[in-house]
Amino acid sequence: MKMDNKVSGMVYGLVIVLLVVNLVGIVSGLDMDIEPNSSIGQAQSIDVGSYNGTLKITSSSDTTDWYKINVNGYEVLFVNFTNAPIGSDMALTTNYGTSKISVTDVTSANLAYAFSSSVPYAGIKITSNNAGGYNFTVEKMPQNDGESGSDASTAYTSSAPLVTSGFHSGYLCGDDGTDWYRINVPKNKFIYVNVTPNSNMRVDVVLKLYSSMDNQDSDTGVGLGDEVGVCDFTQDAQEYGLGITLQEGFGAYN
Ligand SMILES: [Ca+2]
Ligand SMILES: [Ca+2]
Ligand SMILES: [Ca+2]
Repeated sequence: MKMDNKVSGMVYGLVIVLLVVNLVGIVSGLDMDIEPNSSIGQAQSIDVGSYNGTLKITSSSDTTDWYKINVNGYEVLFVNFTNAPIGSDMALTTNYGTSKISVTDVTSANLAYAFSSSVPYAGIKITSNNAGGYNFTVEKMPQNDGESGSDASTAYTSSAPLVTSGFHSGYLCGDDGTDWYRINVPKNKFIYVNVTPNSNMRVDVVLKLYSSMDNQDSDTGVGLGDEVGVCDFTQDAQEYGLGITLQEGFGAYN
């Protein structure tokens, strides 16, 4: 960390604020459990909404139900199973059925995942050896990292969102492991970045100088309430890159 006391008080700050995710309640479930649906190839296409299904009702072989939903690159998919037969396993998968996030032996689960742009649609899987009904709600949230209208870049390139002094928010989840921003800092200014992740996540933060791509300051394992920041002082106008990498959990950071 480089600081210069001669110009203290000339602070060029970037702070990012909490993104409020409003998971809108959806009315009454739709039954899209159309058998056979025991593989992703047989999955019914669904969209956001609320759904009902059953396991081991149509036949003793009905131990698994699959659904699929289109996802745009790094759009965050939320699937909330509010009830299910005892001992159910749930998963969100790629279009090839590869599990990305899963839970086992539960009767409810709240799953979230952001799939990379190489995944055209996601799979939703529920399986149990016990009979019974289940309900789940599906929501999708496009990202708006740094008010860019989409996900911030996974690498420090010229396409990373340019942000100015002030409050900004971003989101990290699943395949979306890193967000990069660009910040232009005028000469003789401090750049100070305070990053606060959501309560269930930890992130690593790095500040790079574009001209050299050298790390100027960094912090790892940043959690809620850590009150950490990265800063630097620039004698010339400089472009900086700010990289925020998910270490664990998922959610909004500010
Ligand atoms: Ca079924
Ligand atoms: Ca089935
Ligand atoms: Ca992001």
